[in-house]
Amino acid sequence: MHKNEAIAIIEPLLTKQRFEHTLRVAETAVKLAKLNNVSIEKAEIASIFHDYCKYRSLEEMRRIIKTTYLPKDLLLYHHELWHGPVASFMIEQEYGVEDEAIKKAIYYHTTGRANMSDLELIVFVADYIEPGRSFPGLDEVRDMAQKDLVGAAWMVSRNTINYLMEKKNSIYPDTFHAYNDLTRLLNGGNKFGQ
Ligand code: DGI
Ligand code: FE
Ligand code: FE
Repeated sequence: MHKNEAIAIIEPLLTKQRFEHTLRVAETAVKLAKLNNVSIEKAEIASIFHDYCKYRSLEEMRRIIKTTYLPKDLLLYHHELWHGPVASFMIEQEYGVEDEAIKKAIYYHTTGRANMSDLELIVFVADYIEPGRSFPGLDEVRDMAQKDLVGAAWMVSRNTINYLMEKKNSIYPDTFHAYNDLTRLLNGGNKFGQ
């Protein structure tokens, strides 16, 4: 699919703000793709669709999770976590997007997971650092993203967990798996427990 086709699909489904966020995520992801020798086309399509299901009704997302291969434990966690997995399923269903790398980058954009591909790391980081965001500590993550994608993803994962714990929110296991795996990578491989 060409990026203009993807943009035309998502525009009517998103608010103006969310649409503009999406375009900024795509621009940011393309920059990160160039820096890390990742396919620009895949980074664009994954980014354009990453929040494709952000405004589906909770009933519809719940039904899709219950009746497809998506893991049922998502239903035990906050509904904010549902739109990525649901979008990954729906773009194949509705538009025939079968590329597993793209589907995974969309699927895991909110939580991350262990063993993320570079494309997954790019969408995960781009969603967090796009120029419209303003979180505490964001400049540090933006600087790191210019130098080290894994280091930047580690910061996103750490910041998200800190933020969720401060708010007394529950944390989905993949969010912890991402943090642990990225920590291991930053410590030079497989030093468990560090
Ligand atoms: O869709 P966006 O707003 O662009 O961003 P997103 O999909 O990364 O995140 C949506 C929200 O999900 C964000 O406020 C952080 C939150 N989140 C991330 N991981 C977890 C989580 N919320 C809960 N409850 N548990 C998690 O593990
Ligand atoms: Fe999202
Ligand atoms: Fe987003």
